Amino acid sequence: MSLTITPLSPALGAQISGVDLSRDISAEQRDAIEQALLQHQVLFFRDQPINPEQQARFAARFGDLHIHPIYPNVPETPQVLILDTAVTDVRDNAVWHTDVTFLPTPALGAVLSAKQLPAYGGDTLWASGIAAFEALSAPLREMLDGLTATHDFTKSFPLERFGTTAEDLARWEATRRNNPPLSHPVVRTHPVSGRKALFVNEGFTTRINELSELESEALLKLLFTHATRPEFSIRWRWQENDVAFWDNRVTQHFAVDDYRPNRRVMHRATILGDAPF
Ligand SMILES: O=C(O)CCC(=O)C(=O)O
Ligand SMILES: [Fe+2]
Repeated sequence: MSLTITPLSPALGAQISGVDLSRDISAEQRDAIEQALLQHQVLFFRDQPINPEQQARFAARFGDLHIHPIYPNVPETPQVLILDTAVTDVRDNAVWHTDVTFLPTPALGAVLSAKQLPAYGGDTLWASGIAAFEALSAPLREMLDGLTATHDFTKSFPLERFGTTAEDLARWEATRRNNPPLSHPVVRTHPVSGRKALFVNEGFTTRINELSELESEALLKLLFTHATRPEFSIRWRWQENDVAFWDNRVTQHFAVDDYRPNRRVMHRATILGDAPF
């Protein structure tokens, strides 16, 4: 059976049908999904009741998996982390961010599976850094290309919220020690497609290094606003057993925090990436 790929908006997003993610996908299916990911940047699959092991196996077809330093994971399948509002404060995902850009090699992508949802609310949005970059004026594109920015783990994982118990505090301290602030290019070139994308995000980016503090602050504010404009983004209304697969190299996302105290449970497998250039 061949894949059906239905684009959902001009900037990014496509729905994929004709594949069962609980089974081992063929090499052809894998390559077709990778091509669709390169083109559409975030893919959505409906009705995929996968268990953590199946989720990890699917994600691992695209690269080695990352074990998150802070979020709890599935004990038998630690490559799958759990975002459960009954257990973890997930408010930090309600800011536009690209996952783990505090790492020297941020994630290539992630596979997110909806396990338990509120009746409504809890949508997730993605925005295309490619569309955002291409829509900038030529002088601004030229100025940004070549600049670098600092990304800091503590911007999205502040001590106040992640150091409540002694155990959490020790984990947070170790993570901070192992992940000092680092620099990435402001404009990233996709390692496979060669397309350029804006690569700053409100979740982790604190400073454009080559500019004065005031210039950096003003320009980051502009870029955060520009990058997440509705025409560069898509909003997904989840159903249980939906799976989203995004290219974390050229997108950012935002999990809307509008449903608590209702419970929402998501599982994520994160694929390791390479150093941005
Ligand atoms: O819960 C969501 O919809 C997305 C959360 C998030 O930011 C992530 O899984 O990386
Ligand atoms: Fe995220």
